[in-house]
Formats: sequence, structure tokens, C-alpha cells
Amino acid sequence: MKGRGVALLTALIVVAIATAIAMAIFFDTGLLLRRSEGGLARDRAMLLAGAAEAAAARVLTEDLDTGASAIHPAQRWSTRLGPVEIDHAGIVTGQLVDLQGRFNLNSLRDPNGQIDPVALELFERLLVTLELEPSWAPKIADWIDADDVPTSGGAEDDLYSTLSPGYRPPNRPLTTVSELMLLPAFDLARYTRLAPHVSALPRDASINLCSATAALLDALSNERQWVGAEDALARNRERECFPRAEVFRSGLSDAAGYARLERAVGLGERSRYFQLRTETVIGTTQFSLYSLLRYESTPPSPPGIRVLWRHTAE
Ligand SMILES: [Ca+2]
Repeated sequence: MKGRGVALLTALIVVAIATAIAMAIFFDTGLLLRRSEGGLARDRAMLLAGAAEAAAARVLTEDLDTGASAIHPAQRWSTRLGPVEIDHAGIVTGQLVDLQGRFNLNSLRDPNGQIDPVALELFERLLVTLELEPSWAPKIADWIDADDVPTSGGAEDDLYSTLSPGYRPPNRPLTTVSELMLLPAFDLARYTRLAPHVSALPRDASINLCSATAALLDALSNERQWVGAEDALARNRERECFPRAEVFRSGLSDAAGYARLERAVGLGERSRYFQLRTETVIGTTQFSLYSLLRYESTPPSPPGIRVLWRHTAE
């Protein structure tokens, strides 16, 4: 009887081991299938996003080639693309945003890599308008200016190297706004509030007043007029550029201040940097892609749109 008991136990153990191996193979195969499906869906999403980029580039080129004196959100480029359902592929939606309607964080750095005091003051006013601490302005300016010498209220190597783990500020222009999340204590709530009003563009990107956010217009004029009245601002923009640069300038009490801002950050009515946000749904999977587009018109090349980068986060 004892021998039969051992044989039974051995048989049970063998069955248990075989079951465990079968389960492991089944699980691994399932995982591999899911991974392959995910990879395929991602590839398909990238193809659809590429198609959305081509469509957006065509609309933008047509709008910008007309030689219109102003680029504004009442034009066709601002209309949402889709949602378009493509058989056996997925659903794609695209939205262009004029990035020159935001404060360019890289304008905090002058052509020599030093902090521009006029841009710094404007950024402080923008933070206050958004009910964020203005003390972030010198910290962000030090993050991107060329030197390692902290400005008043700023922070350089001396702070970041004492953190655990320690790191160093890049001392170069930002490539994405999300880099701000690397600043200690600059949390998601602050980022979410600030991000729609700022961009990370080359220094030649001036502010387009026709698409400037309400908070940016108020920071520029140093008056509280449009924050809280966003609907009225949108209504003024239903047909044409608003405010026209000349009207905005003449409405300010400080004409010299306008000239200083114009020199520091550039003020105008045209744009050539746009963000395309593409949302793609494939089965149950959703992808977001952010493409930075620049309109280029340098003869003898024909005018057109260049994609400068693509990111999965803003
Ligand atoms: Ca620095």
C-alpha cells in the first residue's frame, strides 16, 4: 500500500509540474500575442498620424500662402480634422494649435544666452495672471540660460546637485514644455495650468496677438480684461484677427513698454509654428501624438510645412 501511495504522490507531482509548464507556455504565448497586437496597433497609429500630418500641412500651406496679413483662428487651419473612420484601420482626429499664441519660454534667454529681463517680467506677470507663483520665472530662466550663476530668486547647479539623486540644469533652450516637470516641486497641477499658455520654440517665434491666450493678452497689457471673459474673446475672433496689433498697441497706456516687449519677445499678427495633436483609436487602444510643424517659405524652394519633431507627450 505504501508503494502505491508513493506512486500516486509522484503521479500527482508530475501532473502538477506539467500543468504549471502548460500554464507558463499559455501565459507567455498570450503575452506575446498581446505584445504583437500592441506593436501592430502602434505602427498603424503612426501611419494614420502621418496621414493627418499630411492633411494638416496641406490646409496650413493653403491658408498661409494666401498672403493674408494676419493668421488667426477663424481661418480653415483651426478647424478640427475628423474624426475620420478608416475601414479596418481606426479612427483619427487632428487639431492644429497656433503655438505663437503662447509665451515662448525660450524667449527668456536672449541671443547671448543670458536672461532677458523684459521677457522675464512678462513671464512673471503671466504666472500671476494664472494664479501661479511668480517665483517660478527666475528658476525657469536659470534652467535655460547659458551660465551657472543663479539670478535673484533663481537656482542653478548649487541647488540641483544637492538633491537626491542630484542632477544639473541643461543650460540650453527647452525642446518641450514638459521639461518643466523636472524642476523640483513644479507639480502636475501647476504644469496643467501653465502648459496651455506656454511653448518651447526657437527665439524667432514672435507672439501672434490674433491667437494669444486670454492670460497672455492680459500679461502683455498688464491689465485684467480677458481672463474670465474667454467667451467674449472667442466671439471677437469668430471672423477675423483680434486684437489687431495696431489697435492693441494704441490701447495701451505704456507705449514704450509695448516697444520693449516687441523687441524682447516679438509681437505681430502672423505665425509659422503650429502643433498638430493627433488622437488615434485602434480597437480599444488610444494613441496621442504631438507634431511640431513649421511653415517655411525660403525661395527658391517652394513654401511648405516641415515636421520638426514628434512626441507622444506635449
Ligand atoms: Ca543656467
